[in-house]
Amino acid sequence: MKDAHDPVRDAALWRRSDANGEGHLPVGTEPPGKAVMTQEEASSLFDRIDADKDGQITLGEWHAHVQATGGNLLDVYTKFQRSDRDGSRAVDRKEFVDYHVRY
Ligand SMILES: [Ca+2]
Repeated sequence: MKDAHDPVRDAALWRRSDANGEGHLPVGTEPPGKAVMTQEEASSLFDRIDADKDGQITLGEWHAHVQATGGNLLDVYTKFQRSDRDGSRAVDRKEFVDYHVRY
């Protein structure tokens, strides 16, 4: 029986089921490595991803957000690591905004 967790299939499933009107665009449509948002947009996105409102985004929170918005789950860990500049395993608002505005 081959029924292992498949991130690609999961992402496709999430994309299809993302008709519940969360009100924001799916991640993954933006060109990689390009600045795609303003500071205000990045800060607002930070608030949406920071589910427990402790001012830091964990890999789990980021992953949950990408899943919910039908984004590319294969990119999550890479983006998280790039954003987490001090290697604290959590991304604070400044790190998050810097990452999304500068790259
Ligand atoms: Ca958090």
